[in-house]
Amino acid sequence: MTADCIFCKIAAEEISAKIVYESEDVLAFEDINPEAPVHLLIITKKHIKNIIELADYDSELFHNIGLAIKKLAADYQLDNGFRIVNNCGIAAGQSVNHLHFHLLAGRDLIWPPG
Ligand code: DGP
Repeated sequence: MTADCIFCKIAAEEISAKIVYESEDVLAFEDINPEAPVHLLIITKKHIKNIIELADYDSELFHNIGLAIKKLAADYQLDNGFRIVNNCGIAAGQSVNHLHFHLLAGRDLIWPPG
């Protein structure tokens, strides 16, 4: 856990969030500022700053993120489609420096995103 990291605090249950998925190493919860009818955040429980900081030994963790997304898509019946977004770094607008993926669904999602 990294001090002052809001997502580490959510993973440690020090800050509450609407948890929608949990496994040994992955957590998902509702975004506090939803940009779509369904807006979930899938995070690693351990602190990783961003996708650049993934290590070779994180391959199973990355696989487990995929399994979480698959399970959430089924749970939320997102048969019509959904979008996964990872903002990495300042230019992409990453505001929380803890690896996370946005899952957006429930409305038409324009392409390319802004
Ligand atoms: P990004 O800009 O890609 O780093 O996305 C960070 C997201 O995290 C943003 O959509 C808002 C969300 N967020 C920030 N703080 C909290 C919080 O305390 N709780 C929850 N549930 N979401 C948060």
